[in-house]
Amino acid sequence: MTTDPLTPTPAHKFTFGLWTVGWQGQDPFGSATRAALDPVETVERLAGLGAYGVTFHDDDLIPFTAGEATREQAVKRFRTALDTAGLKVPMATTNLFTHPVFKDGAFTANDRDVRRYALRKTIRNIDLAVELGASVYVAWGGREGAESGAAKDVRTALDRLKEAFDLLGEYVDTQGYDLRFAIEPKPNEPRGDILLPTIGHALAFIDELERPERVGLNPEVGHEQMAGLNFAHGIAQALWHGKLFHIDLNGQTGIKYDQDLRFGAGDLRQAFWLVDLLESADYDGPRHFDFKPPRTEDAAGVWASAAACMRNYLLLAERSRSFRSDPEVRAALAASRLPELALPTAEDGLAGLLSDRSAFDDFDVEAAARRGMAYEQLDQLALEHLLGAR
Ligand SMILES: [Mn+2]
Repeated sequence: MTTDPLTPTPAHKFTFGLWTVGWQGQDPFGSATRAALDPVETVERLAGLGAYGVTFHDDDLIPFTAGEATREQAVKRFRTALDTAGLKVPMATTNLFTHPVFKDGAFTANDRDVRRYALRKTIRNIDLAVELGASVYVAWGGREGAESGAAKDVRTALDRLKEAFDLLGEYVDTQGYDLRFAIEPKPNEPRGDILLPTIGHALAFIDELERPERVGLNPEVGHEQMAGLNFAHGIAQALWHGKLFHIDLNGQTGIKYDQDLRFGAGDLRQAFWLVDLLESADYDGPRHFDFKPPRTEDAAGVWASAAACMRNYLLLAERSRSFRSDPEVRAALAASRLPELALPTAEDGLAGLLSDRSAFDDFDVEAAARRGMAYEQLDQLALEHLLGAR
């Protein structure tokens, strides 16, 4: 057993979607650059690289139009490969976006027949997910949105979205499944505008559901960064609400199309603060990579990219430990008054606050305004640890 902190092991809980390494490189401007990957080979390769598990959309494993016999055969092969390799399936999800039937969405399609079909397709894959041991079911509503104003009555669409999650929750309750849902926000792409575009929108939506305790989030690095948001701040708030059920790690360079770079590529400083947060918070779920090896890569490049996702996470975790254990950093944190932020503002209560002359009447506003926060020194220490200079 290796003790090298930079070697991935199942204990690190690294997981990959079948569709990530399996992406063939087709984009809106070009056709596939790589051959299809057999899910059995993916399982073997990922286990060889030290991953903990693999995740899937129903259609990644079973062709959309497959009959019952083909379906059973595909599931059996996959299960055998998992057992042999010792890989887990902690999460599964539904493809409600590829087939043209979902061109106007699934749970919020204006066409009621499509909505009913989408729910049945999801329920069918929930059964398989639970059978394979999943405890989280991700819902990314990629096509739930619109390109034009009158095309979607957003308030009514949100009624339908709530109805879908209430029905799915009822199904899971009725079956006695130990399964929680994780909503994955995204601002746009493939729709012009997608419903529940950010972590904040999704958190507020969950509060309106019949079973809010069963529903949390699966935020993705690039999706929040496409909206110009600070991903680590979003994750911190999701944790604060007890709603970080799962996480999608990848890389993105700012506000542009969904790049799905390997983790660590893109905004490296945000990646550092994210790992620093995840490693110090009480999140013990999978570190799931939802990325796309660029279409420039051949098979060797695909596995190099997958291995690099895990290595970059472990490198950043090592840099975070180095940062947090540095005595100069501790001193800088104190100089920036981080311990003071942890104190209640009025442990003396409202009455105490109102009767405290030093809080207002005698407070030296000008003196307080002159106090520096020393954040630059603190941030430079972080940068030096990130760059390996300390
Ligand atoms: Mn994702």
